[in-house]
Amino acid sequence: PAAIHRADYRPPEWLVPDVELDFDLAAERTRVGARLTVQRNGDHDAPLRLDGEGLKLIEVKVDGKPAEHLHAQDALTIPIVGDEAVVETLVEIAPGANTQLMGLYESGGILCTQCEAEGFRRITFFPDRPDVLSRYRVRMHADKILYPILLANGDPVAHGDEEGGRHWAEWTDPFPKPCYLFALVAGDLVANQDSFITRSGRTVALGIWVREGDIGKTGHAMESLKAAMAWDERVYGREYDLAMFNIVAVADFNFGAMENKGLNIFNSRYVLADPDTATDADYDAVAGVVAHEYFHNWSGNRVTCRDWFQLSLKEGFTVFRDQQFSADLGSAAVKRIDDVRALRAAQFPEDAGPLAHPVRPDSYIEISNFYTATVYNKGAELIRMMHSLLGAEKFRAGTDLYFDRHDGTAATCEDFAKALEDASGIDLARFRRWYSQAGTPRVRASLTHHAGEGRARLVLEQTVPATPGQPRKAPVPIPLKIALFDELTGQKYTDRLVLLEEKRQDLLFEGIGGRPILSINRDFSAPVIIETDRKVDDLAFLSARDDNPFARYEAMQQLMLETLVTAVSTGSADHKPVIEAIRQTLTNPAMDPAFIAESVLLPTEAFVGDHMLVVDPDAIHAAREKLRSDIGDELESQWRAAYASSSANRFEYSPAAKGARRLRTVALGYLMAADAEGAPAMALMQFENADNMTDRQGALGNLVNSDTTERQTALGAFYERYQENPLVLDKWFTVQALSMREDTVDKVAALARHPDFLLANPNRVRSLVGAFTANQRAFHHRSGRGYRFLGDMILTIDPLNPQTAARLIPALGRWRRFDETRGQMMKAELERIIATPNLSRDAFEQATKSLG
Ligand code: DPP
Ligand code: ZN
Repeated sequence: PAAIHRADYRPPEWLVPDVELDFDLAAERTRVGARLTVQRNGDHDAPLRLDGEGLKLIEVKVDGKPAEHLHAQDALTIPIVGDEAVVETLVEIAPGANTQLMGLYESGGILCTQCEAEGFRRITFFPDRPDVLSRYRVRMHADKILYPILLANGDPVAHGDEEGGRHWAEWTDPFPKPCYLFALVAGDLVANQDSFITRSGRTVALGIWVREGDIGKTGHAMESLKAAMAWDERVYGREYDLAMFNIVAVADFNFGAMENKGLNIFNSRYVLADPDTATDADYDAVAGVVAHEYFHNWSGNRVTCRDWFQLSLKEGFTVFRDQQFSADLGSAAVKRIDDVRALRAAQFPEDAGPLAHPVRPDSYIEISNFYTATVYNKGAELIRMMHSLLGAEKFRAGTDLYFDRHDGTAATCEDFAKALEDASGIDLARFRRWYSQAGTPRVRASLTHHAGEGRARLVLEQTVPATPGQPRKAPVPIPLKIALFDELTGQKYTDRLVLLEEKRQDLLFEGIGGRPILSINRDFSAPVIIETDRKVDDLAFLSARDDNPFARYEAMQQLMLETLVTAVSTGSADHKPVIEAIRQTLTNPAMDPAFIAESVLLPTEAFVGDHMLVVDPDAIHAAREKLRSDIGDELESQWRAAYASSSANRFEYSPAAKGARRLRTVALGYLMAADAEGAPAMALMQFENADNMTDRQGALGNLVNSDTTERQTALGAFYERYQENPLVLDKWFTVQALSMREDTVDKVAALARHPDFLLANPNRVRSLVGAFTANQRAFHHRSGRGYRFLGDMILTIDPLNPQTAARLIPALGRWRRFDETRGQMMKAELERIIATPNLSRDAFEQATKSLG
């Protein structure tokens, strides 16, 4: 398969201002009639070329008459005389047989669509590119019993009954949109209905559509939607523009959710929540994703992307917006910790490996492979840095200008930067390098103190590492929030935003009498790796006394990380400083329990691995477990106290109650790690008495690491209680895939043969196989059985669902990071994948690039 290059972009040869679609819906066979008004764009004599994949073509007409055409290689080419025509096609598709979950497909008896990025071509012939914007009128016909509800984009126009127990409905969407935002849903659904009054006084009808049994789990999504609508008016001045907004939940979905105009389609895991089945983290994720998709109505739909290389234009910006929203609604400090954790777990390794690519990529083979942590999460960090550089007010002026200037058009990342620049007067010329250069910059910070002169000097040096196809890099502007504290008094000498623009910069600070301690990249103001030579005592100081919560968390993480890296590389380490720092945090009455719970958690095994030259999964596991058990042991009475003080409340979804639940399970984890007396019984009691999923899953997640009868009891009971609930059953698979037990690799292989393991359901695949690849010790089992298992899974899933298969491949691409034996076994799996006949384009690209 050939690569597509950003530099080759050309405007579309034909525009399609108006589209009328007519669907005769049925699972086995759906007929799609399309009537396109096409217009020649520019001075050329090229024929009309429409994309189409897996479509059975029945007829083609131009201006009402059967027309000459060529149907070959996923395209329909039609010569057109003149500059305008009406082109009609009729095709047949089979939604029930669509396992890729792209285009029109069936999920649990519901017919639904997913068109981003290039799924519309699997529904009808069309110029399937985001810079062709059309007004849609859509008519659906279907069996009235099987599909009583018929939804599409925009507003309903009319509906009626037909012969043979069928009915029809027609919808129109007045806003021109690219075809990737097209959607329809037909199914036996019920709605949680509500309304929202916009700031200009228009009433919007809101509906969250689910299967009948799930209606009781839609309240949180509805509250989140209304909060998001109000927030976008208040913070960005963005008002909703149609009379109706619908969300539909489906069980089989490749992504998290999709922002189709007026008709968002969601993976049910980001809609359904009640205390018995969803954890606090699930509630937060529902709110975050509902907001994200809603925010796309402006950042994505009203202003869309010119081409798919610009994907971060909508995704990076919208992730930043949903992060701000969640921070405003809950604990901003904990939200920032979560976001940075996600960035470091997924994006930093991507940026350091064979699949590294810029936030605005230069080429791709299959665009589905570029819905990555780099485009989404690093993209959001870029927006966040511009927000810091401009300040909130000028940033808002910039986004206002951007929305004004580009409303109704398909824009580029460059357009966004230019609007911010024009509105603020701040030069972002160099900042644009962040869009074009891959790799995580490293900043080395060395602070020296001249006590006699009352002066401190900070030297900052940056390097941007080489990445595939980009051997040499220019320095990028790095906004760093920096503070200095007096070692003895704790007094803050200075607190400011420094812009490191050059390769090296020197900063002088006056009036620094006592020895200063450096706090840097506060709030994680830039997505970089900081290297300092701060001593253990300095980190302990910051973890207790820094007034920036993120910096406190970060100092503790650094302390833990250094301890673990020392233990792994030398065989032992002094655990005392970490234990004392945790003691300080744990016993500080001024701190929020939610924050305490996050900051006393050790970095993951994978994160420790990212800081080693050669990852030794077994040694990392052993060192981390030793530290965990010492922390549990030394602070046993504090953990018991924390456990007791955060127990025994009835469920409530409030920040305080969430924090208490979080701390309770973290405390339990340390007691379990230390083999404290009665800990497994405490865990089982928590499991059995819980009135909510957070406590129940928390207990199970701890028990599952142990070798106790309580483990068996809890796993069995959980399965019995929830076997009919797919989203909760996913959790049952996940906790076992994440187990730290030695036998996890074999348990996971056995679970893949469990009757409830469904290859066709992406959530289930991710719950077991995806989670397993995140379990460093188990996946990298020295036998290579983990690699073999993953290779088998990828090859089994690829023919069904290439997107889901391809997303499992990057785990194997980390082969350079491991010892020779493991590395060779990982490469062998990649080679086996590449050698497989009829491999998808998705898997081919990921596997060949991963081999490097
Ligand atoms: N555009 C979707 C999102 O919201 C992904 N298909 O990220
Ligand atoms: Zn998005």
